[in-house]
Parts: sequence; structure tokens; C-alpha cells
Amino acid sequence: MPTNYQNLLVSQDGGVLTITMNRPEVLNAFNDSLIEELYEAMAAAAEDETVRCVVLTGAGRAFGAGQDLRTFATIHPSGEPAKVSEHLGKYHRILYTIRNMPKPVIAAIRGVAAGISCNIALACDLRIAADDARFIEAFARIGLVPDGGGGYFLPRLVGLGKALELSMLADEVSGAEAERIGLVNKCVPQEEFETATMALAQRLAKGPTRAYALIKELMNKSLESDLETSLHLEGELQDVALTTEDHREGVAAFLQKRRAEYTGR
Ligand code: T3D
Repeated sequence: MPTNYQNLLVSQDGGVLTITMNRPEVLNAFNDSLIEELYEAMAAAAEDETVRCVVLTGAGRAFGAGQDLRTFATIHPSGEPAKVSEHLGKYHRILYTIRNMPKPVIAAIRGVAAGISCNIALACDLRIAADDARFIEAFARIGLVPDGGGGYFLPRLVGLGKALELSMLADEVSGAEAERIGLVNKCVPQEEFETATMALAQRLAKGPTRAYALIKELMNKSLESDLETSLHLEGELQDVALTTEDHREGVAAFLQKRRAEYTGR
């Protein structure tokens, strides 16, 4: 697993890989280099079988402040017809990689998560927030629509009405409120944030990784499926799950009244 990045810190503890966006002087806002490196690190994590859970977080006092607005003018010179798709495509590769990663991805959010940084957190499988977290769908503040998957993930997590409210008003949502409306799974006091994040990540990293990948596929596809299609898919995926060593270990551990030792195979 490569660890030598300009804008990322990458470290592995057992099966948990932590990717830390590291431009704290601009609250981890995305320049082109950070976008590229985050894609590379996520793609490498997806391939690496020793990695069984990924944590995405930010260095310093923020998760991320969205697109670096100082580089915005270079990406979109004023007066030019808008050609945003190529630029957004660089973010989309990150979203697809997180979504298709055959292992859990946790976003660990302290401080502000604004704009496209917020929406990358929404693309992760689980979210844990510190109680100083501030979520801002900041796009409307600068006359833009939520990108980076915001139009997809936000209404699915909080419902259409709340998604419209957060996107149009672009007000801050606190960590506690984010937990209440389902934007994050859990909000914890700041002093417990790192321990709680690692406990969750290590628990997932010691779980039945292949089953988690199949669960991820089943749940994500169900949002676009009718009942019949989803029931068909659950059968196909269960056929795969039944062939895993972790399934056999889980059943054996139950029958032998001991704790299961999952290997991810
Ligand atoms: O086509 C496309 O590319 C579309 C893509 C769009 C994607 C997007 O993400 S659009 C949304 C972009 N992000 C924003 O609009 C948020 C801008 N930032 C803020 O509104 C505020 O900074 C925050 C609410 C996030 C945090 O406020 P606060 O008071 O806690 O911190 P601060 O003092 O404003 O920021 C600290 C420093 O970070 C400051 O630098 P300085 O003055 O200390 O040298 C500030 O300029 C810098 N910073 C914060 N956000 C950005 C940033 N620098 C560049 N780009 C940023 N997005």
C-alpha cells in the first residue's frame, strides 16, 4: 500500500487503513493534487487484501472545506462556457471507488465538512462525527448545485424535504443534529472521537469482509430495485456468501460456543 503522498497521510493498523486529507491550512480544501491522490489511495485500498476497513478523515480542525476556491478561477476561467464535467469526473472516480470498494469505508468527521467534502463523506458507508462537526451543503452560498453525489446521497440519507432544505438554505448542521436526521450514524464527544472511530473501524476490520462487500452491494442496489429484483439479488449474493470461510467459521463458532475469528476470506 503506497504511503508517500503530498496531500495525504496514510497509515495502517492491523486491517484498518486511515487516509487523512492533509491541507489543514485551507481546511483540507481540494486542489487537483489532493483529488488525484485521494483517488489513488482509495483505489490501492480497494485492491489490498490486508486492508479490511478504510477510515477517511481530515487533518487539523476540519474534515474538508470543499473545492479549493482559490483554484476555482483557473478551473473555470470567467467568461468561458462552463465545462465542469471533466473536472467533476475527477471527483466521480473517487465516489465510484468508495461505492464499489469490497470493504467498509467510514468517514470520520471533526470540524467542518463543506461542499464536495461533505458529499464525499455521504458516499462512505458509515459516518462518525465529533460533537464539533459542522456539515454545510455550501454550494448555494456560491450559486451552485450540490455536486460530488450530493443530489444522489443526500435525499437517500435524510429524505427529500430535508435534502432540499439543507441544499437551498446551505445552513450549518451540527454533529448532534446530523445524528438526529440520519446524516451520520453516530456523534460522539470530541475527546472520545479517535477512540470511538478506531473501535468501530477495528470491529469492522475483524468482521466477515466478503459478507460486508455483499451486504454493501445488496443495500446499495435495493434503492434502485423493485422487490422482485432485490429478492433475486439476495439469493445470488447469498450463494456467494455461503461459500466463504467466514460463513463456515461463524457457524462453527456458534456451535462451539466461542467467539468467531474471521479472516476476511
Ligand atoms: O466546478 C466545480 O469545481 C464545482 C465544484 C464545487 C465543489 C464545492 O465544494 S463548492 C463549495 C466550496 N466550498 C465553500 O464554498 C466553503 C468555503 N469556506 C467557508 O465557507 C468557510 O471557510 C467554512 C465555513 C468552511 C469554515 O469557516 P471558518 O470560519 O471555520 O474558517 P475560515 O477562517 O473561513 O477558513 C480557514 C482558512 O481556510 C482560511 O484561510 P486564511 O484566511 O486562514 O488564510 C480560508 O480562506 C481557508 N479556506 C476555507 N475554505 C476554503 C479555504 N481556502 C480555499 N478554498 C476553500 N474552500
